[in-house]
Amino acid sequence: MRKILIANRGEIAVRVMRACRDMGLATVAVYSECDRAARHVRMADEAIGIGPNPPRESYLRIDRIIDAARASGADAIHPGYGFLSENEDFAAACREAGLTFIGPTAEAITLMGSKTAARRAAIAAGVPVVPGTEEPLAADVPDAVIVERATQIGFPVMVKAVAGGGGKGMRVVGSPADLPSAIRAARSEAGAAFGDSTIYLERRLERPRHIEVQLLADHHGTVLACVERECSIQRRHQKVIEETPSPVVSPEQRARLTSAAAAVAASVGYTNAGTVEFLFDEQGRFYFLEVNTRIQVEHPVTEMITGVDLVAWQIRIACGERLTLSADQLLTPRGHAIECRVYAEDPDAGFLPSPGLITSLRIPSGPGIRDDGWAETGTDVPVFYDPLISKLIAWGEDRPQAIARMRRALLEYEVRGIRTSLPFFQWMLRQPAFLAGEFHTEFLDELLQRRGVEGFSAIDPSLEEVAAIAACIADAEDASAGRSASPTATTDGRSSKSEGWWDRPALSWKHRARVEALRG
Ligand code: MV4
Repeated sequence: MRKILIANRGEIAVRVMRACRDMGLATVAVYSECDRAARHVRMADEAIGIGPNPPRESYLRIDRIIDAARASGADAIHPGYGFLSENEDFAAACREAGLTFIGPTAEAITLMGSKTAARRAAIAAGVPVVPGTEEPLAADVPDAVIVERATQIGFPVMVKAVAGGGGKGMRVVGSPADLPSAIRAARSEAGAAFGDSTIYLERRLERPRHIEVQLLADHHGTVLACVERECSIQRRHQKVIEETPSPVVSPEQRARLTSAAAAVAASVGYTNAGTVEFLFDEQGRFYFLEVNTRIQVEHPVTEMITGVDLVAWQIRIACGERLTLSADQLLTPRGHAIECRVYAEDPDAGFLPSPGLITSLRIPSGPGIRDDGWAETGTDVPVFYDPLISKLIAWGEDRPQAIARMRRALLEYEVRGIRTSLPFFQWMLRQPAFLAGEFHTEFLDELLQRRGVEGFSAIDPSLEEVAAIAACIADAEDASAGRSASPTATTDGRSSKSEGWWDRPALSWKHRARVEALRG
């Protein structure tokens, strides 16, 4: 393998290209019209346009991406996450074109794409699943039969789409009377979203935690599991904070959980990277939920505590290499890592997307900090795609140190021109329940509801202008008094900093940074 086409954009395209460069592999970017000058395009060795901005006309066009791979002489395609990453037709089209798809086989994607087939695989592997139907409920199954099945399972039940995942086509039903209408609604939603209206039932767990296990599996029968990730901090089925290890999983539970995850993968001959999702009930029992057949957004927290480059291993596995990592290295957490997904959205406007021009950007760094991003000063965040601008990851020797470093990094992070979820994270990382590790999948939605309409931003952005004007007046006063008004080097090369405006005690360092950016 010498050249890889990355069928994606944004931070994950950048992340995959970094692994390629580390490995001495050439890279090919693909791009839509608005992305023609994006970071991932300039980072790649070559770049090929694949169409207009709507994903259906570019990043979801299997034909154009395969053509681009052929034209560039790429040997392999990395799909990233989202877009075509879990599309079995894409994996099959790569294979037919003689290209290596860096991911599981088309057959494994198809199998795990059916939530009922995945449940059956888990049951066959001896892994606990939430009580429910093993077979899909086809459109011709009468309501009375479904009500009987639901009563056996026990209310409340969840109606889920067989082709679903990520919360789409899901309904909670509290009593038999509400079941027929919920099934109709779920079927039509699933049919519209996935082109498949079959549904199944599961008993609904109350306030579960969402905990998942990252796997790597090679083509020689080795399946390795990593320390679990805790992903319960979600807003409307979108993860916002992930961490590893989970604050509630004991070493004994970890051993059982990771063995269960590996057993599911081994039983279906799974290859490459994948994630097995579990629900944890309030008694600490775990249940298989589903398998994600891609590299996930939150993979960096696992990399931070294992020291393993998961994307590099995806590539090595796709090349036929054996997994030579030690099981122990992957299962022993080295410290603690937390990730905040920084979105171009306005937390003070119900997390509405906030696309547009980034006029200035300062990315934090320092001990224990990693930022996986793609935006720069001058980047126009498009409206067409997921508004994720970066993933801020903090590593610490323990959870409190990881949190302290994350809070420090959040303070250093400065994005101007658009709104971001940064103020939300500054608030979230001070919530007592978060600090105590006491949360579940419904925690954030409940917390936000209780909180009402107060703003997250400690400083009203409209005051930045006032601060800049104040700084300019101060400059003018300095100038008329014969003091140096801006940082100028003295003739001996030292900075005359002590005389500058920035030493005014009235301005906090946080405000000085803002003023500095505005004057810039
Ligand atoms: C559940 C559940 C409770 N009981 N299944 C939501 C997304 C989809 N992948 C599965 N989901 C859930 N399935 C049973 N039987 C609660 C959820 C759920 C959830 C799961 C993971 C992460 C966040 C969630 C938020 C709300 C509900």
